[in-house]
Amino acid sequence: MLTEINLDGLVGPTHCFGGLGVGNVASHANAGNKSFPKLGALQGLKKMWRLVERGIPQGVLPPCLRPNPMLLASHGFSNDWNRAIQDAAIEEPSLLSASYSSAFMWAANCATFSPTLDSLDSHSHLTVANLASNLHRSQEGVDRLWMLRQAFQEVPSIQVHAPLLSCTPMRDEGAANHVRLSGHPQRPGIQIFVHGPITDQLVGNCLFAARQSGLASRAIARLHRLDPQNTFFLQQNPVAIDAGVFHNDVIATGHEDVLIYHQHAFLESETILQAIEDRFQACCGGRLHQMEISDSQLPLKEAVACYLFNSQFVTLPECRDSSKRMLLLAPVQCQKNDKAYSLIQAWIADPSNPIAEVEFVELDQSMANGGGPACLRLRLQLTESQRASAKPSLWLDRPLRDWLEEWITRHYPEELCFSDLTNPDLAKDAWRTVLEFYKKWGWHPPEDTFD
Ligand code: SUG
Repeated sequence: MLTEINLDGLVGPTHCFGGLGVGNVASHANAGNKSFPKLGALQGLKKMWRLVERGIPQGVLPPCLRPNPMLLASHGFSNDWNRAIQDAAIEEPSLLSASYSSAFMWAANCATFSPTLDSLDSHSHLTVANLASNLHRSQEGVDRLWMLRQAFQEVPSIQVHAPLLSCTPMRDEGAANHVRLSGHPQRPGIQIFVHGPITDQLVGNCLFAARQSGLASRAIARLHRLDPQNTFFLQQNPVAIDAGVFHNDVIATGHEDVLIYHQHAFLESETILQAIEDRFQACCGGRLHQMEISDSQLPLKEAVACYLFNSQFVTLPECRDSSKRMLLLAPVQCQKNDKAYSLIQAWIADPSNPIAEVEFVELDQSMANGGGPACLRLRLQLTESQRASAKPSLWLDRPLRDWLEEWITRHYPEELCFSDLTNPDLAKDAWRTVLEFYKKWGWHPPEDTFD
């Protein structure tokens, strides 16, 4: 019997707007703006706690240690941090900004997960993403590998795989391009991998390259020993990528027996979507609720602006056996967009689909960098014993929540702008702050961190 849990990435003390996200219109639009790290971290924590209050198990992934001095030193800047940041601010500002990046907060990008029931070897598999498409994100795999291995070191049935080779043909952005559908907690699910067009080159007039390659998606499906009958691959539509859909979870979402996608999400997908529906019926039991949203219901541009498809779907434990059982955590931007708001209200009113209610969440610090509610979390479907043997301090309970709130309030900067990044005190304080977290909750940084 599997239960779905969410692991959220906590916003780090150096959260800033570097304009670094490839193909990410919000990140580009907010480049250089003043950021509010304390507010951002408290907003993320509030979302996590809300789910705990609704009875949904919630885990917290600690922030990574930033700034990352290795990023500057290994690219020719001084080993002396003070010097390195001064020089990099003039010569390579984007490298300096990358070294401070808090982009690890978007846990949907940290890995792809498959539960025991879906794998032919009856193991759970977790492949850490290489995030090779973005300089600032490609440093995350190393950190997340040691964290996830620590989190599950006492759980032999979960295999944590190292990232795929970090190169363009193998670029992988984790669960943001992956959907698992299921009809019953004791039956296998259907897994859908969404990747860029076959060619790795930009085609025609395309502005942005896809961040997920088919080669990487297929490698993960093999590593996870997925049953080929229950595994499907869809291609992202380059039109959507150019409109700012840098991850599939900006334009499509799935949870249990619901699959919602925009008309322009995929390329030549009709046959595959039909096959998914048929297979769902045969393997998962029950009917798949597929909902295609047309461009007139919600134009692509508005979908990217309000992040409706990045709403976080969860199943309310007390309604598990009811036909209306899902809660939608939608960004407040959807409340302000008439079309998105009407769609949500129509889903809730429709007795034939499981969406029961909506809560709107304020995440403006994450949204301004292109990350909605669903970007901040990685979903894992775990057995009871897997959950019980994971690292205890992974789970958000009242003591951890209270401690985090106090620690964030005490240490995180109120605001940051690019010129602050050259202040050596910021770097020292950020490290001290994150190390305090690790020490208190028993996370051991990798051995070479202090070299
Ligand atoms: O990779 N933004 C992230 C947003 C990731 C959202 N995740 C999902 N869709 N699952 C990205 O583009 C911006 C950082 C900056 O500009 O400073 C950034 O990395």
